[in-house]
Amino acid sequence: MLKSLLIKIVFLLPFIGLSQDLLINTGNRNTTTLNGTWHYIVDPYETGYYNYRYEAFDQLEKDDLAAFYFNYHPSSKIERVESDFDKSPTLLVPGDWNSQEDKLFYYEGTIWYKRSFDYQLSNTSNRLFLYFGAINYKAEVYLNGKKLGVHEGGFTPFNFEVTSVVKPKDNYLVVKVDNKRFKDAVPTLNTDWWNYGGITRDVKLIEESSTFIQDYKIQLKKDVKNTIAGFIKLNNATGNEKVTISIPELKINQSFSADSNGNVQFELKSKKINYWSPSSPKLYDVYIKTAHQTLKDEIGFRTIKTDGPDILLNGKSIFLRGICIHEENAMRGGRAYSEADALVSLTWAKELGCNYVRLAHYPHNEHIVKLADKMGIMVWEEIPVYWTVNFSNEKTLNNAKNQLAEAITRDKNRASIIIWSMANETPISEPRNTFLKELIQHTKSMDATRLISAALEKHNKDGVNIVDDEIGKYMDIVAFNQYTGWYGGSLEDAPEAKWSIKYNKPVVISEFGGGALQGLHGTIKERWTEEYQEYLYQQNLKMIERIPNIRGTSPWILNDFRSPKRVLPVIQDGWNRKGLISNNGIKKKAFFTVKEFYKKMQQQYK
Ligand code: GCB
Repeated sequence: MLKSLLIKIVFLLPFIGLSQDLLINTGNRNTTTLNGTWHYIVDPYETGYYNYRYEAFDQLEKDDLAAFYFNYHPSSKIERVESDFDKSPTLLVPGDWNSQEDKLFYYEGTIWYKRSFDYQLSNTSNRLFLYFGAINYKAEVYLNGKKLGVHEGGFTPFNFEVTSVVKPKDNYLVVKVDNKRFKDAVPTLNTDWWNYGGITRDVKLIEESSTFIQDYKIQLKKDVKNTIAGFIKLNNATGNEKVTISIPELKINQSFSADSNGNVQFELKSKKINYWSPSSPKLYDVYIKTAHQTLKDEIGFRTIKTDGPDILLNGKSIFLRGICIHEENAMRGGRAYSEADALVSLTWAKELGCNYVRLAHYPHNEHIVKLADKMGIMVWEEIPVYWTVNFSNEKTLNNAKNQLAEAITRDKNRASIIIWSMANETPISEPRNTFLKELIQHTKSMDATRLISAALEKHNKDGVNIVDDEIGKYMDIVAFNQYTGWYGGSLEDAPEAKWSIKYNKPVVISEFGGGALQGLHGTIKERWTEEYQEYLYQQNLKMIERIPNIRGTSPWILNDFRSPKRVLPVIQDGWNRKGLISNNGIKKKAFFTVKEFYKKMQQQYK
């Protein structure tokens, strides 16, 4: 009995490990893409994962070749094998399955993906990593029949080392992707967006030498304009490696010696920095060098802080002229995943007059953040702690922390990101406050240089809008969503609305707006018309201008986006219609109302 338990524990050990330390800046490493066509098997009953006693195949002591991850083929004509990837259809990776196959449009459950590849390490002492930009929601990853691990969370990257598993020829990589929703997951069961499933972002192999640069932070020291500070982390360090940071344009070229864990902490002085800002999004070529590797990045340097009601970018007070964006290419349909997709959204944002975007409601792909750096657009990045996640469950908290950590790890060198947002419209309670405080602490421990916010709760008493959410104490920016004239409140009275905001901090309206079907016209008294939406924006903007300490807005939302909650025939048909732009790329009248307002704000904050 004891012996069999021990065998089980030893056997299960490799399965317990989550993804290994995340490699950053994968775009500039030695990579081989695994994007392309992958075979897939739809498996709503998880037949390839559980036997008929509902025991997971990968937890059994003895291999059962019925498990799909063995990619097993019959060795004779008489043998019974009830799956075959090679005869199964294909999906494109990256990409959600819902928008590639009609029959998968509403599908929530397991789909198995498989692709084969050959790989020859260029040097036998090198190491190989398998990197996923994101898989929604839960991924179980197997290479050549061996389980590499599990990852939970649909919007952040993870990787596994595969050096000891990979072969020069005929590797088969099988991924079980499950996008079922769960009460205790992050996000929870209920959201107002489409639950796109699949391998939704880039997949790549990364080859590294045995010791390599895994992670680094190279940013201005908090609030100090002439000091670049941070860390470099080597993987598998043997101690005392020489690491050089070079920024030729700033005439910086300095070497450090890593400690026995492969860590370098550094500070570099420079007086001549051209600071990153929307009007001048200067990025410097930065090189990190070791004996085996030169890793390049393009990094902008800027300070961001608050002072009473002001947000100060490089010391200058700014107004955040924003727009909310979901990670969707509305025109093509489905999840956005490429730089080309990002360019569509950010070009519209620029045309609207934005200097800022809120990437709602989860970390978007890395392409858009990098493009924001280049285009000079500040970013609010958030995790899907949305509405009613289970705040009392420790596993839920750890999951949220893990997603937050993966997002910060990936994006902490992007000048565009000025705000880490913890949550959206979460109902106030003690467990919720404790949960958010933990997330804030976690964020600060990883990156104290950016501002912290969340879309907070507010209420109305005797005609006064009150923002006194206790968690506001811990925020750098007080943000809330305000749907006057849509979910309640009168548009006529909106400009005269009264406000009581407990905190003397910058206020950002993280959402406001209302729906309109593009092309539907009528009077300002008819809901769903472009005229109603336009009037709603006119009145809301008059209101917003008068909110004390107002320093920014991000209307809801750039484009109409898919939501299974939006079922009104003819008008919605599965789309949330609050876009300023339709799902065919046509601007609604309200787009121009916001554009006018932003012109004015740009003048005011010149
Ligand atoms: C909100 C949510 C957002 C919804 C939006 C709406 O407050 O934060 O996710 O999509 O309202 O359209 O109702």
